[in-house]
Amino acid sequence: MKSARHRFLVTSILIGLLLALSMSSPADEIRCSPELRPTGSNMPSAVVWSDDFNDGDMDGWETWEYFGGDVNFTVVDGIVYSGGDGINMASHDSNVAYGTWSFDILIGGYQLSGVNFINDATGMGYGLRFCIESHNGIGQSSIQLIKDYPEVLLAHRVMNPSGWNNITVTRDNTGYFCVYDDENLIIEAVENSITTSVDVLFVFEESADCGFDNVVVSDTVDMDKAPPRFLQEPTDQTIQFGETFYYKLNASDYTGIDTWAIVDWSSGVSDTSTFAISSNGLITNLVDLEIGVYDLEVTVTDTLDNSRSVTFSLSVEAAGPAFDSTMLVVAGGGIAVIVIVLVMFLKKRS
Ligand SMILES: [Ca+2]
Ligand SMILES: [Ca+2]
Ligand SMILES: [Ca+2]
Repeated sequence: MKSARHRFLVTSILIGLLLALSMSSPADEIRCSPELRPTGSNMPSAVVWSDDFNDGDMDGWETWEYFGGDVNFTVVDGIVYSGGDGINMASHDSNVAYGTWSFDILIGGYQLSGVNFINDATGMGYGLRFCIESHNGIGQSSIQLIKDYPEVLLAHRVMNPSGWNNITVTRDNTGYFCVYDDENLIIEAVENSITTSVDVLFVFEESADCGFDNVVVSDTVDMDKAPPRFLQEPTDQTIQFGETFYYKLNASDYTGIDTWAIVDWSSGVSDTSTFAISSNGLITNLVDLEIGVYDLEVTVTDTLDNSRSVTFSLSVEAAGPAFDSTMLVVAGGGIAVIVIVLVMFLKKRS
């Protein structure tokens, strides 16, 4: 793949001229197009490049076969099909490293198909793998988000990707990835070590009956069906009897956090009278707490009504251990030695 990439890079200057002429304008007939987000407070969607192949060609794409054989792509009825038994590769200039990538991909063969939607100039990037078989230690069909190269599994969803998949990937400027299949959130991950891109690369291995269409790349996050994510996962807490409880939770969301809520389930029913949570995630107790364990559930909701809940416990323990007189004797002895040494030192100086 490396040599193929180099070949691509060498010719990219010439291709760049062609690209400027042949790049499609934003498609006006995007099948299964993502519902454009965000709403008011965010930047409008900004399509950087797209191709729906409805003109019947792959102008703007560099195609090759991994082992140097004949590449086998055909455009039929505005859809790119991959054929033969080689590894067909197709790349397109793309400088987007944060934003939205959407495309339709047909997984019809076996083995492995993939899209590296971010590739930097050194060949490092991020991609999706559509796995009919075991891959990266996942012994079932799956869609995998990977870092490449070498390939590292970041997150995955066990599912059968056979047939057409409408995929949307978003990455915000914190490196937070969301992957949607038919607009359902299937994968989340945070990885922010690779920050630039030079191209997008489709790879179809032993690839009969695979294909792709409707590639749209924008430099804005155009879909947010993900709930807020906790920046630190809430953990079980302990306080002493008589103490006030303060616990600050931190969450992030692309379109913004709307509400926080907390419920105490200790009695087996929903109780909202014992604890409160502020609009920025600070939990406090509303009443004096008894010794025991409180089972708490916090729900954080974004401005688009996507919410995530987490449960943890608060243990209220009896105040510290009873006074131990032997400790005082030991401590007193220590202090006496320090005083004697200090007196001797001062005497010596005077
Ligand atoms: Ca075209
Ligand atoms: Ca098409
Ligand atoms: Ca959200």
